[in-house]
Amino acid sequence: MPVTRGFIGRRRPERPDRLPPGQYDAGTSWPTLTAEVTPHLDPQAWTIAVDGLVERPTTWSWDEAHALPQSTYLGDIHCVTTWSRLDMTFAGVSVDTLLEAAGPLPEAAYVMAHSTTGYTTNLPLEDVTGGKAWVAWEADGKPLTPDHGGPARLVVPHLYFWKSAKWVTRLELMARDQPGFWERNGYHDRGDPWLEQRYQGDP
Ligand SMILES: Nc1nc2c(c(=O)[nH]1)N[C@H]1C(S)=C(S)[C@@H](COP(=O)(O)O)O[C@H]1N2
Ligand SMILES: [Mo]
Repeated sequence: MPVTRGFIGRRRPERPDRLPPGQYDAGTSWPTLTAEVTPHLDPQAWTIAVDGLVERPTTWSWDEAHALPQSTYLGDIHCVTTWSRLDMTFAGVSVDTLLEAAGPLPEAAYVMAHSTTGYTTNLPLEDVTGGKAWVAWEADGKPLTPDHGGPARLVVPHLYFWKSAKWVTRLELMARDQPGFWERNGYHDRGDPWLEQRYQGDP
């Protein structure tokens, strides 16, 4: 039986445990939040690179990335502007798979995700390893639209969604933490929604 998102995506006061503090359930609506002009990228021209402090800097084309073992996230996402969406699916490749190929050097401890637009966001390496992060090209069974980061975006759902860089093309491994776009503009360096790490200075 096909899943009817209108039913399973509806407000669910019976599951308050699913919502981090200060968040509301946006139901089936998926707002777009973009600081830049939305780029319209040709998937055949898109590539994803893992470089910086790695043994083998590696770049995958669209077709090469799709030939890797595929991986799916089923769960919730949380935007710092207080909307959450429950029971989403994102399909693509696990960041673990990309990192295994590139071989992080022992001193690599942080990642900067780069988008084609110049958007960046920083993450501890441990927040993108162990099955917690994806480079995704599908959401809810459909190709990601340009508005939502298509052809491919980062998805790091256990952190606020600004960490999930849209139009991602590069994961740069670094020894030291450096602030990305929103982090330089006052957002928290890590952004755990369960700890309400919204802004610099939050716990
Ligand atoms: N390149 C880029 N990625 C981005 C953003 C952005 O402005 N530019 N916004 C972030 C924020 S704040 C959120 S909540 C999500 C929004 O993703 P959506 O527009 O698909 O809902 O993308 C994140 N990734
Ligand atoms: Mo956001």
